[in-house]
Amino acid sequence: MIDVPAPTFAQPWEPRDDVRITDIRTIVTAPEGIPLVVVKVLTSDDGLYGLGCATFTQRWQAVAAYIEHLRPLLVGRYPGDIEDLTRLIRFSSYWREGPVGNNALSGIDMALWDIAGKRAGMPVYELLGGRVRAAADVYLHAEGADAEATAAHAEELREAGLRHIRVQSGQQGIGHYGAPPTIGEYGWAKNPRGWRVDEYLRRTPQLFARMRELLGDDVALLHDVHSRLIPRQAVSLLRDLEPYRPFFIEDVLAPEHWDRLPEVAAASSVPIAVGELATSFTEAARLVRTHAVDYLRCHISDVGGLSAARRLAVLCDIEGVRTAWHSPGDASPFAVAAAVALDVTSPAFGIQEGHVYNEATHEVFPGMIDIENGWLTPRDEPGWGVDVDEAAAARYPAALSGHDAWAAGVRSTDGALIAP
Ligand code: GCO
Ligand code: MG
Repeated sequence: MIDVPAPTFAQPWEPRDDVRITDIRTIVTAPEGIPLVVVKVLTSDDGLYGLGCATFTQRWQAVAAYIEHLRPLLVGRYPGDIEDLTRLIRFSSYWREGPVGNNALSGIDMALWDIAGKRAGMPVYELLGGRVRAAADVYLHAEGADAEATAAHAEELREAGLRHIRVQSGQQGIGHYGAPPTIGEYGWAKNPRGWRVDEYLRRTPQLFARMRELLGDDVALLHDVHSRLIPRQAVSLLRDLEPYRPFFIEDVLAPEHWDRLPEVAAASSVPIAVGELATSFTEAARLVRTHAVDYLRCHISDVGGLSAARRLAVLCDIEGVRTAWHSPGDASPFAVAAAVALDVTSPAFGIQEGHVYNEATHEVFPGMIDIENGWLTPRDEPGWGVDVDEAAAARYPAALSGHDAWAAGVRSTDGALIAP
């Protein structure tokens, strides 16, 4: 009988030194009510650990369970060979990609970059090659039941220093994504609090016209369709918005229809931004390679973490696409730190989504980066420069899960469930 050696995860080379991964912990906390998943990779070096974001808020328990599978793969290994370890994680599952696996991978990947930075005594942005810009220009969201209310909110944001503002406003029934309803319900409908595409297509250009009247030309306007249109409707909306020169229009199509993005993009001069729903690196890369997007806005942890996103940033640079990494309230401060590290190091940077976190989040994550005058600036401490206070995190336990109910909360006037 041939003596077949047992499979081994061991690398056939000697690590540079004797630092080893000793444990991996998953910390789930919901200081804003939104479950955030943080991975902590501990090492044999006294006090040396790394932190990363693995937030898939709607399925956080699945990510935590996935990370348990990875512990035996990683404990005992040298933390410095990040590329080899992340390939080991991917290939060892055979079936790979997807939001659960990629978030688990991302938490570890980002934590390993944090460790690498701490060992080198450098911020992660410097490990990536150093800055090409001082800081990341940020957009925040203005919303209101109608255009006047949205404009009032936008004005507040402008006074706070923002130069880029995403505008959303409501309509009858349930309103539109990110904005409350206005003028009442549809009395005749099977679902009086439903969503109507014709009203949305009519009101959105009116919203932009009013924004330009009230805010002038000196503010960049963005908008999120949130996947509710089919290609022909998307073309019609984009053409109607052309006169108002949007900075970009986001998620014009659902991922099921992404193959049709190139034709939608080609039909108007309005830049389109897609990618937060990409759950694989390959799919995100395809958006760039097929010229389906002008701005790539992946949820970094959903495509596999910093290592994956930095490749995408390079690809964007090559293809003339800009980045706009997804970073709403269901991204932890480590995701923000990773996005900003890419923003300041990548020539392909376009804009950065921002979120103003509450006090409790600041209590849980000492050192987290805040928006100042519309800018996000990376910290100069080694690694991310951001920590987690585990005792504080435990004071905000996660529930199962308000965010799922939100994601399945939109129906049309006949009662059919549609994309959130
Ligand atoms: C955005 C997004 C988010 C998502 C949310 C899903 O552009 O910020 O569309 O708000 O809706 O992250 O959980
Ligand atoms: Mg969005």
